[in-house]
This record gives sequence, structure tokens and C-alpha cells, in this order.
Amino acid sequence: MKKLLLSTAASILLAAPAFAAGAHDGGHDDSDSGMKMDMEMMVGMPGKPADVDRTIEVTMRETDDGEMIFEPEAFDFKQGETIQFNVTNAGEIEHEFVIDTMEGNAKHKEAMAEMAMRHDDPNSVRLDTGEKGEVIWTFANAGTFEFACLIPGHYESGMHGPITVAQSDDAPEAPVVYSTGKIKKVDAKGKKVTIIHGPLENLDMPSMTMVFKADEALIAKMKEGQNIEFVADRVKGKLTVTAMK
Ligand SMILES: [Cu+2]
Repeated sequence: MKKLLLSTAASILLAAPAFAAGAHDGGHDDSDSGMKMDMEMMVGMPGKPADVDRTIEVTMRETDDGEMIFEPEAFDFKQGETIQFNVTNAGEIEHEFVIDTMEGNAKHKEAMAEMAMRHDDPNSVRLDTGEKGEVIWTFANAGTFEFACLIPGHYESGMHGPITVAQSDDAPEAPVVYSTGKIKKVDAKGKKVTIIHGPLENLDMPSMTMVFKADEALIAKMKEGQNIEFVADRVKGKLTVTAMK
């Protein structure tokens, strides 16, 4: 049985028996969770201990100025990585560590506020003060996800952070397409370069003269009047020279 926890309120209701059944203390136990191990979510799926690529220590606590925090405050993974999160509650009150999409966390947060629901899914661990637990998770999909504590009020007090999963190196990448051009003007301060260029096939643009962004290292290599082969791409919506030879 597959369930996408993030999709609808109905799926949250369907999942409720799993939460109830999983209400044992600290950490999760896979022995009774044949169904849970099949769980596939946008953020990935439960990982197997034998597949762990990296172990990361995570601390949850309150601060002196009234915030509630996770340390570290962000994660960067690669698609396909299996991470073991060793989670410690170093705070004075109960906290949890949940990984999901932002949408999924928002829906769970609502549900928890309404039903005082207890989390104990493979993608989460709820810990009393001083307790330790773990979550082993395979980040099967690239994208931006979120870890959070969904106990009412805690998210708003700071207990959330981004999980960025980069596309795997194994995934086929578009071949790099070089275009030809002649540098007309270099604006080192503005990190911009004007290029009289041939067709930009990868961007589906014809020959013309255009201004591109470029980083300092590339700008340093550019001279006005120079004939170049270069790669042009959109970076954060701006045409940018990403490589040159
Ligand atoms: Cu919390």
C-alpha cells in the first residue's frame, strides 16, 4: 500500500492508525511497520540502516531569547543519498523532527493543532527532553523540502529549515553547448559583458549582440575584441556566461 501523506486531508486521516500504532517511546521500530516501510513520499522514503551514506547529528533546543531551534539549521543532500539523522532533544520541553515537503508539513501542522495528533512515522521522531532518537531516510527525489517541529507553536518559534536535495550526478544532464562570439565590452564592476554572438542553440536565440552576467573569474579572462567560445545559460532568470574557452 502506498500513501502520499502530503496530498489531502483524507490521506492524513488514513494515516492516523499508523500514528496510533506507532505511539511507542523514542525512536521508531520497523518491526511492526511493513506498511510504513512501503511509504513513498515526495521527500523520499524510509532508508535501510545498511544503506546509510552519512550520519548527521541534529540538536533540538530552546534558546535564551525565546526561540526554538534546530542545529544545524539547513541540510544539503544529493538525490539518492540515505541519511541517518541522530536527533537529540537538548531542550526543556518535548520536540519533534519531521521531514516532508513544505506543503506536507503545513498540512500536518494544521492537523496536529486540531487533533493533538502524535507523530511517529518513519519520516519523524518525537522526543521528550533529554531523549535521543533517529530517522533514516532516503532522499529519492531532487527538490527543496523541509524539516520541522510541528508541535503547535514550535514551527512559528523557529523550528524549521530547508532540505535541499540536488539532482544526482547519475541523472542524465543536458550536454553543454558552446556558442561563438566576440566580446564587445567588459564591465568588470557590474560583472557584465556585451557579446556579439552567433546563435545560442541551447536557449533557442538567434545571433545578436547582448549583455550577459558573468562571475569575476570569467570576467577576469575576458578582453574587448576577443573571439570566444562560451556557454550561455539562464541563471536565476538572467542570461549568464557560465563557461568560456
Ligand atoms: Cu518543538
